[in-house]
Amino acid sequence: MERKAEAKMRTQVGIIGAGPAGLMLARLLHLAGISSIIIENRSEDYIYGRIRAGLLEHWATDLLTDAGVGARMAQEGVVHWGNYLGINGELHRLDFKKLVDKRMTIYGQQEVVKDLVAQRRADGGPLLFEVDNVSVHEVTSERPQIRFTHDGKQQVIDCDFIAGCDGFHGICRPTFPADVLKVFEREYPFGWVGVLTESPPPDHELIYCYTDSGFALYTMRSLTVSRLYLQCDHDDDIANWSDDRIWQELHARLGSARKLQEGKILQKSITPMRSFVAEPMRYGRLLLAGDSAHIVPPTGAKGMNLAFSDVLYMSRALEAFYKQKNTERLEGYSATCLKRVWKAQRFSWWMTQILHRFPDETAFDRRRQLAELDYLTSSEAASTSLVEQYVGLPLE
Ligand code: RFL
Ligand code: PHB
Repeated sequence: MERKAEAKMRTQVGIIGAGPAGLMLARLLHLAGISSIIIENRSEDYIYGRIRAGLLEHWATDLLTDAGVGARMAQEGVVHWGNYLGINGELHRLDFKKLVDKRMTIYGQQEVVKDLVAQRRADGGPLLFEVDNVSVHEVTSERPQIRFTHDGKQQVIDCDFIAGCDGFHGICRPTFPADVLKVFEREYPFGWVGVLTESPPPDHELIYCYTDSGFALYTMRSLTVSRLYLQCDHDDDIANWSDDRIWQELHARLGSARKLQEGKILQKSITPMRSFVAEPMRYGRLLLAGDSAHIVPPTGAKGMNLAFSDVLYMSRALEAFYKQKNTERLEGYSATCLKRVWKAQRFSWWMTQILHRFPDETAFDRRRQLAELDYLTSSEAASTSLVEQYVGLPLE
């Protein structure tokens, strides 16, 4: 029998990447009766092992619930009605309930991803792991294509639209012509050492600490597993951070207002800090979402939340296209997303610059940061402004 050189598939939306953006998009499209195929270049185990975001904005938890994937989050997530700003050891609580009547929820990104994969399987939709050599074609036509190899076979997906949900290092954004794509970028002169520990967090709410030795953040994955971060040098090596040094710095930067219990360090790594936006987020029928289009420094906890707002806008635009033959939302997709993205960028940059030590800072800069933190913790107007952005601005 003659072997076919390539297998062809057909769907309405071809989704590249099974992170929070791609998986949530597939679920929202399924609910709207729109077909999709997801392809992912990593293995299923790998995506469950990747420790990343943990904090969901108020509306994002509602989105998970409304999309029918919030049951485990409701059981296992940790709900917060406030958090703390530590200023050289003194803690000030920001009361979300009183200031904006909204909450944040701690629920690990890998758990969100596991729940969305389980739902995808229940929906019966294709989800292919460990694909290779992914490329996109004819994106300015009405029949774009995705080509890739899977199990050693060449495959082609014919689709109406391609969703580039393939993260910062993905292949979609680089296919935009150079004269179309504009990039806005800022690197920060420091990174974060992040550790996952088998020990309770020092408080059941998050503590963001400004100190003379640099920034520290005390967050969690549950009330028995902590996620702790320390500002480190830009080119630092994790080999410079022994467990002893990590605990010593964590104790020192927290101060005496809370007790930090030590436990086994399960994982440690260094995260670089970057702000990045690519414009526009659509080229023809290729639409970018999440980290493939933008990166924020983690200080504002916005990355996964922005991935969700992008795909919510994308699913609404595609629904209007298929159900009402209306292309207005598709045409406005990039502008709608970018409006929210830039506000989150500004907030993440601002949180980063008030809380960290900078190598080129002056004594003036330190006094200015302290005055800003004093203002934030003593003025209801200033703390309301911080909190309304932190819990998530209203959607368009
Ligand atoms: P992802 O999660 O990177 O998923 C992209 C997927 O695409 C796959 N891929 C490809 N698949 C097929 N073909 C190719 N050629 C492909 N190339 C790549 C990848 O394997 C991957 O599975 O992007 P997505 O979906 O846009 O989601 C974005 C979030 O992952 C990210 O913004 C957050 O993790 C950022 N972030 C945080 N966000 C929050 O909202 N709240 C937080 O508390 C928060 N904390 C964090 C964070 C990120 C951190 N790091 C490590 C950068 C804390 C840290 C330390
Ligand atoms: C996290 O829980 O990993 C986390 C929370 C808040 C941030 C960043 C990371 O600002």
